Amino acid sequence: MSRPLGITVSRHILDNQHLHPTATGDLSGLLIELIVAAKTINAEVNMAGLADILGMSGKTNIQGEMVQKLDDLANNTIKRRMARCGYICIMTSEEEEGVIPVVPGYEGKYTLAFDPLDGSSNIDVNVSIGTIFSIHRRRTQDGPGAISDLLLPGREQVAAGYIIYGSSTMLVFATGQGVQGFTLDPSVGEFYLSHPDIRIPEKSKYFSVNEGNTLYWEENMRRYVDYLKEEDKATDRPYSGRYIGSLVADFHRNLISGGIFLYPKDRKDPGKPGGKLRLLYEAAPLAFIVEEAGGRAITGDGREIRDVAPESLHQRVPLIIGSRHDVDMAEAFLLGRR
Ligand code: AHM
Ligand code: MG
Repeated sequence: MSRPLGITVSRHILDNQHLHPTATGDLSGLLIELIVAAKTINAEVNMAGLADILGMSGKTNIQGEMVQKLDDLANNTIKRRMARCGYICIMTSEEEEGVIPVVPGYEGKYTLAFDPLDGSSNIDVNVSIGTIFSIHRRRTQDGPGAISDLLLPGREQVAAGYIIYGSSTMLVFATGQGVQGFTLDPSVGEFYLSHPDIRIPEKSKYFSVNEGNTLYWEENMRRYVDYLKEEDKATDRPYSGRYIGSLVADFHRNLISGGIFLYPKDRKDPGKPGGKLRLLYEAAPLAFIVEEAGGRAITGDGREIRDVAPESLHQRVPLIIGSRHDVDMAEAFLLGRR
């Protein structure tokens, strides 16, 4: 039996590039290189559960070589491939404190911020994890990129996306023309268009939040979550709770089925008064995607995520993201209007 003829992600990217007469092909090239890195990470993630059986889980493997942690491995995979792809001039990663330069002579016109393996504390228990990326156009003219090329607000992103390593591996990204989802056929090693033009439901009945932090929330946040749990048929309450603790997985489920995810600011850790999640490679790219899909992403203190001006590479931000109606309602509570 022959396989159905699907649209590969490369075909899709190239077809869309032709819709832009001024496109140089650099963004297409960048995305295609990044997808190769993602497929490499996928192969490693799939092997992770076998690490014990193959004797590779300790500090050294059977050949006596040091074994890298999966998040280091994912970081290095992206870094090494993208450093000489020729389309970016500088990078930042959750795994590295400073900026990551590209190989001299390979500087391109974009910048890349990424979380190589988000939710990595879930690796050992076989829960979905993901890679998140955000792409901006550089501000400086040429030569090596500067940190200022990375510290740009989310609204200036030219593309953003994530790869979820789940029951199947999916790539979801947006370049300003809606959100497209692709599923990896592992037997062929290709991503095929499986979810064209994803739209997040306007209203949902699911909320995703770490309720273990209730004690540390502000009063308005507590009132909002209590509201979601009250019974009221007219507004479809109580909502159902869904929290995996893996941002990409929680976000992806809400994007497809509708829902609201909240990681508000709290008093749990005085070192993280502004929330837990990172602006440049967690909140901003997912905000870009959710808005392209018709949803909304806010901080809860009156700002849209896309407008938050980054001051440092690893800046944290409160994140409330998902179905538009639900985010509007959360905002009304958080600002004390309800
Ligand atoms: P990480 O970047 O160290 O993996 O942390 C980010 C993760 C997110 O995937 C997830 O949404 C959040 O941390 C869960 O945090 P908590 O365990 O506090 O609920
Ligand atoms: Mg992370």
